Amino acid sequence: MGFVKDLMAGAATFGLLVGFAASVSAAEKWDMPMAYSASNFHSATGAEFAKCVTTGTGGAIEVVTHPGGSLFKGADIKRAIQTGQVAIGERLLSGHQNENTLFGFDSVPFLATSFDDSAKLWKAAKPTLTKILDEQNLVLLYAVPWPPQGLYFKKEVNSVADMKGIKFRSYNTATARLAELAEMLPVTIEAAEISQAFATGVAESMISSGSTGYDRKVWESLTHFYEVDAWLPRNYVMVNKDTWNDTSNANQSVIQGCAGLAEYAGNYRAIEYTQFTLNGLKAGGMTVGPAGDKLVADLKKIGETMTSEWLTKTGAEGKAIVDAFKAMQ
Ligand code: PCA
Repeated sequence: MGFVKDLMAGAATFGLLVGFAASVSAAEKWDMPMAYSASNFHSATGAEFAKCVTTGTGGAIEVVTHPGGSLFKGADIKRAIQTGQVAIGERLLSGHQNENTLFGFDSVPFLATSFDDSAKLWKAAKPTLTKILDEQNLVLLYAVPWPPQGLYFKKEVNSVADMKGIKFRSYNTATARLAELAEMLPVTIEAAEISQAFATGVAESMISSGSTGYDRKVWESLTHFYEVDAWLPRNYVMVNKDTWNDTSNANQSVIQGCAGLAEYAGNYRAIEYTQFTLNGLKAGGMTVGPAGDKLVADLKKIGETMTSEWLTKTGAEGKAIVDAFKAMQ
């Protein structure tokens, strides 16, 4: 009897071990490259999203974030996901506007200048973006805006004429075009590298959020931040489509639930971070405030040129996004 009991207990233990081993080998690790600093609210949102997926799938999918461009630089993240080098990642899609002008819908100057309008514009554009990404072997999960974009300089600037000849750091086609139209000299630099670029004089100004200036301590090199509220570009989290199709329906649902939560929480964090980071720039010694009337009027003219260029390039699809957005006003 004792022998049989031992045998059964042994079998049970064996079964447990086999079961355990099976579930361990089924667990997948999804590396998630992100381009911005670990302390940034996008990265914080990504880290919470990763935890949500890992917990929600009972550990079957472990998402591991790599902020600060440590695994792939911003410009390389989309391709890395498309080709399956990584399962998931976050990217500023307007950075790929040269590949498809529609990716720049969120960087059309003065179209959506508040968080509320940014949410509406996103609602208007999401079906188109989802389709474009699907054709590129990508599944769109969620998108979170950056705070409104303003101008950073090393001197007082009151008009576009004051910007002439300045070396201007750009992060996408729209920002490079803005530089050209203002007769500045655009140079493309990843957010992760701007502190060094400003310190060495490779760049001396940029358009960005208070958030990125704060994350990168730009007060060490720059002196002025002008609130312009030109647009609110977005970061997007995407999954490789083959990986997605190999994921069980139950786990897909968990991931989508976590993505919805991340989009909501990320948007909230962006709003909170806006004033916090503007205060941080001030505390660092910068002059922070609204752009003057002349500068705003000059920038609006440039904005009109950029808007009509964007609409010409995107044709009916671009117009449909803008019309859908305007219908929500
Ligand atoms: N920060 C990012 C994109 C927009 C923003 O606010 C950057 O400057 O690269």
